[in-house]
Amino acid sequence: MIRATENNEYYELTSPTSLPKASGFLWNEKMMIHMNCRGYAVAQFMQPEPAKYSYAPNLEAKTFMQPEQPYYAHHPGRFVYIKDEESGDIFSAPYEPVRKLADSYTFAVGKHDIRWTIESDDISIEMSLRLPKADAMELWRIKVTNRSQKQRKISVYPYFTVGYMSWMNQSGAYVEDLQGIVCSAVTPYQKYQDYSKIKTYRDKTFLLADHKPAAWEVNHESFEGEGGLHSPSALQGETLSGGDARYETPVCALQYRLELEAGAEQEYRFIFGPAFDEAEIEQFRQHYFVKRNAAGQDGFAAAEQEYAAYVAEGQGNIQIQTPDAGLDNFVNHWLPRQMYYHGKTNRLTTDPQTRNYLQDNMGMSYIQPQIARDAFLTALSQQHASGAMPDGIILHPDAELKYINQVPHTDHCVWLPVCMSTYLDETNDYSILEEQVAFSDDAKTASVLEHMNRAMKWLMHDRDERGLNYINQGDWCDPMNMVGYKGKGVSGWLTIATAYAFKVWADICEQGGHAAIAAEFRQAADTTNAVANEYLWDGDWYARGITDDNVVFGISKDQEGRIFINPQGWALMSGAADADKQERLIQSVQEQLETPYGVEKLAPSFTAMREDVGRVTQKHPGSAENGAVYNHAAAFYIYALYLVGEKENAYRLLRKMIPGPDSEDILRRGQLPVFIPNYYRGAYKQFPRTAGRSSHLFNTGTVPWVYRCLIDGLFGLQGHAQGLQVRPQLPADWNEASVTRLFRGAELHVNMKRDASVNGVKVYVNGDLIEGDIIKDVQAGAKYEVLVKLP
Ligand code: CEZ
Repeated sequence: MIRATENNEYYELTSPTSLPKASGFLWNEKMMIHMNCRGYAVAQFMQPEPAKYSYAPNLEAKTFMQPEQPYYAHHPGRFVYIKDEESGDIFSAPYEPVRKLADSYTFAVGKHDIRWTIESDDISIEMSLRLPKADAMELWRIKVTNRSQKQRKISVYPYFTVGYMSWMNQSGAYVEDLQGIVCSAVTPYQKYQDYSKIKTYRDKTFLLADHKPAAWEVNHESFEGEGGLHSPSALQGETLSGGDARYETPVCALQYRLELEAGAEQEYRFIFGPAFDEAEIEQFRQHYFVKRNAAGQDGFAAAEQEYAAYVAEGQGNIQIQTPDAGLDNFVNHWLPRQMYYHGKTNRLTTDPQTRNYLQDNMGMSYIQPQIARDAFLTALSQQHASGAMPDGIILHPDAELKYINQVPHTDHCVWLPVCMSTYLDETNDYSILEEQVAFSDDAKTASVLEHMNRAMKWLMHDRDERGLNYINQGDWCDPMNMVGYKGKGVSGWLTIATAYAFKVWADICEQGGHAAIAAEFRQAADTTNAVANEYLWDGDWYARGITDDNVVFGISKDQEGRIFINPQGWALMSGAADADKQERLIQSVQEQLETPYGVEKLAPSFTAMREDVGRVTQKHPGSAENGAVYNHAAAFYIYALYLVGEKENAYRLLRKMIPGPDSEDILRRGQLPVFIPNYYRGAYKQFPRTAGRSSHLFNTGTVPWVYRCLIDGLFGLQGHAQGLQVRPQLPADWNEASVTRLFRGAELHVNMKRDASVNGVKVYVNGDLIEGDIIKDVQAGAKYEVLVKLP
């Protein structure tokens, strides 16, 4: 029912009903599409803000990508109806809207394409979706094959929804010259000042066909008629009626009438997307369908290849082979792809949250470090001279801070050293510290070293008299907005995270040759840890914070929100927790937060508003930050476990992040193992029925942290100023593992094996035992055979 293909290039699902929300996603330089196994789709393109070309059927609010999006019958989607002209029977592919169970069904999620193969009544339909690399549009192929022994007369109706485009102006018609449907709208606005922007928008939605259709329908209401989507009235007639939409909801429906001999097939190709005007659509038609390159290929076929190459650039730098095939498949094929998506698109926003921007680029350090480097410089160029980082990083001249970025959060500086350290591990490029960058409010430039120092100093001073860091209206936890809005409340997590940031910054300074600064921040880390232990340790774990009214929360006295994961993990990282505290907090997390699907972010989930904590407590219990298995937070914790050598706990939790391996687990999560979602439902003890269910939201800071867990933790192949440090932490029941590690231009084939004759890790490079655990002098372009003997 659910399986990886033999070459691991696809993940397949063979039922449209067992995991009705199963999905894959594709993106390019201008757009993103989240494609569901039943044919539903959510697509956005940038102009420069995210916009739609296939809308919901009613007035839609604009928002950022949401978890657990519900699908409904009239949800935007891409479908094809098939009618047997002799019997009048209809079915649709991939599954919706007719919902007739096919004789066979396969949904295959690939890296650069998404495909379906459906067979019903001896007619097979193969559908595939790809994107070009740079244009915002979808490239569809639909192939119809007669699998029966006799000639068949059928009608094929591609049905691509357009939805409710605008309350000001919407229409659509078939355009003969273009051989396609063009729908038009005006993005609603009210202020005349907006007109200059609005007039540049790509407000048209088109469907271009490479084959001339027999008929079409552009009026959604006429298409559907009284039959409803399961059995649209328009399909009753011999041909579609050629209708248009005049301030009516448009649709892109075409009809092809086929007489297929036994075994014969016919393929159609379509392009669906937004455009500025008909002239641009004509250009698309010329480019993709008419003109041919030297190899005789048209633009459509060439774009498919170019896109595959583009996605393939997003390779990670480890290829693994372990006793766990599910882990191998995910790490080798899907995890770097998801990181790359984040690094390339910044989640399709023009003002990514600062922490997201930095962490997404931490991930890019493994794939295209130059992009990460540029991003760190961009972020620092928007820093205030005070050292404070803004809530979001502006990536486009017209962009402004929106949504959550209008709410002041106090954690952004912490991510600078944490994320930069990965970049430095991978590249050893300490020259970045010497780069000169200006401030947002001071044109005079300063070195990156100075910028970072100011960020650390800002954290050091944005504190109360006890030395605890203010939270204002939020920290890493966006919706924890009422702990400190009066100006007094502090964040326990942020205080501890600050200690960790100081330590990491001290390490960077030491390696970069700035010993005095290193000493200063090591000292600051110790002081901060001491403060954390004095005010936040609750006996068995650390508190989450102290409110404006001086109430400590996230402690044993609380009925709800007794324990939060973030202060625990970061106290392992910062060194606040000594051996005794480590043991206690790890135990507490296991008892109170661990579920079969990972560790919850907090427990018990809040069931009512707590006004001194904020809107996080109003989210549905077990969803998102209110006690889901919030994978970003879970990944911090796993990373922390590796840092303190808790390899069994770490691996157990890491494995729980990936759906599977058994199908029962996949069914419960409802998601294919082709990405890590931002959360799985938690509140395991309060609402066991829904626990484990995936949010299906693939925008998440989780992925670079999981990669770090693999590189720095599980396989222990972390970059170091002197070379590659080898410190594997394989779980006890693994006897061996092998990793091909790309590192600073070199390729290392690392075989890790248990060996009863050693009592410590022994590293052999090209046959020679090395001293210590750092492979030094790694040469770009060279290949190394590395044997690691493990006790
Ligand atoms: O967004 C994420 C943020 O992108 O929530 C994380 C935070 O660290 C990330 O930077 C934890 O709060 O506003 C909200 O309540 C939402 O919860 C969003 O903030 C959340 C969404 O899941 C979008 O990805």
